[in-house]
Amino acid sequence: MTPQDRAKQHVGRAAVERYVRPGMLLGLGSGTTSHWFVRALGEAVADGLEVRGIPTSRSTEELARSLDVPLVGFDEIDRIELVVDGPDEVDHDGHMTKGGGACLLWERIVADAAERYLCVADTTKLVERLGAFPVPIEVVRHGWESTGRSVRRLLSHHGYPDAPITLRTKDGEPVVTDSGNLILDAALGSITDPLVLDRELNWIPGVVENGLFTGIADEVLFADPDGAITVM
Ligand code: ABF
Repeated sequence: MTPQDRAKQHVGRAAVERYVRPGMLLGLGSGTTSHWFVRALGEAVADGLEVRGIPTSRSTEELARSLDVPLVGFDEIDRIELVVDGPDEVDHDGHMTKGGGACLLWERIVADAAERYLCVADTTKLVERLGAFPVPIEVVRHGWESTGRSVRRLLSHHGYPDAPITLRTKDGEPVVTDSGNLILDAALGSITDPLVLDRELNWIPGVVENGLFTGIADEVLFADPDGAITVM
């Protein structure tokens, strides 16, 4: 297990110990850090903890089911008491870049239903400014090339004229999200105002969601490989 993996396991366990209470309805994030949280939650459920979860991706749903974590659908719930999810990057204001796992749309929908949002991360995810991690932009298939050109125009307007914008592929094929959409990754390098971009990217016809999750996290829980926990 790498030091980063150890840190992710520590923060997942700390999130269960410090934030999860019996009877809670939880939003279950995607990605490796969130999956360590779900594993720790599964251990608590096996010890008798009664909670319900709503997943943010098919992979999280499969993991939760394998651990007998009771799951619910949006038709059965109103508000989600606590969402626990991990970022690709998080800055000192708690603004996040998400979507490296191509789950950003369902993650944002679950985040929107949250009463409280806990970001869980290993300490390497904390950055001074978002942008080193390319911003994922989920787009519908129809006319995605044209949508990409509109993204290029918007980014040029905001001072990123040469930012590479690439269609995400895997093994030579376009990555398709759980909702059947495509992902464009915009490598901006350093983002001066993520809140403006977060808002304006989604105005572009064809853009379904973007990976700048600004103003969403209520708290950020960090762990280092030795298990030292900090809260931001
Ligand atoms: C998913 O997992 C994505 O939104 C995010 O990109 C990623 C987090 O990275 P990690 O796998 O390191 O937890 O939540």
